[in-house]
Amino acid sequence: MRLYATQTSPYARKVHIALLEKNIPCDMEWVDLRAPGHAALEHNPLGKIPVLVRDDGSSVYDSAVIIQYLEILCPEPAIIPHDPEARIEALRIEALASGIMDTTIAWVLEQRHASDCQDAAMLQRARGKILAALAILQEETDAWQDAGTAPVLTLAQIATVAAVGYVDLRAPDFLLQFPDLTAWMHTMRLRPSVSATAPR
Ligand SMILES: N[C@@H](CCC(=O)N[C@@H](CS)C(=O)NCC(=O)O)C(=O)O
Repeated sequence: MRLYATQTSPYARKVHIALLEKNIPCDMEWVDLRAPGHAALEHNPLGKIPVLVRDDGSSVYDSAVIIQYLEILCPEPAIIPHDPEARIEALRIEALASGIMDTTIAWVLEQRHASDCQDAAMLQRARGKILAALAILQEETDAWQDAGTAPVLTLAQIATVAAVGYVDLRAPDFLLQFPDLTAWMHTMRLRPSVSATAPR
């Protein structure tokens, strides 16, 4: 299997951490998304990464679907709870974390416009949504103090690491009002799957 990814994509990081946690061998293919006709286009018509290309050449995307595929391919150790309530809860946190990624990327792209062309109201709205979602993740991490040394991370924890790591990369000031979440991330960075996938 081969995972098409970039070194900074939080969606790709989520999948990469899941692969490492589940100990699933997979080749990494680093893509330059700015290059015309880049390699991921052959496997995802939308040109988005992550894309997982299976040994038979078929593709799996997007990141949430790849995670489900990995859990089917290699059920143990499980990263998604079997209990229905816990499962929905994990998928909700994954969706929240993906929303933070989406909104942070939109915020970053808007910031790249010349300052007199930026949509200040959009930037404000995006910031508010990201902060509100981070507040919920911070509450969740209260119950995850031992995650750094747990036998395996859960999907909710993996998605949280990927989302918060991306905010830390692109908009670190947003984390200033979340000291507990920041402290939790520090403990998580000691975990090999987290340190090996840090954005660079
Ligand atoms: N919902 C998708 C989002 C993937 C996504 O937007 N990836 C970005 C990189 S962080 C991308 O490929 N952007 C290139 C493009 O949109 O052309 C997922 O979860 O995989």
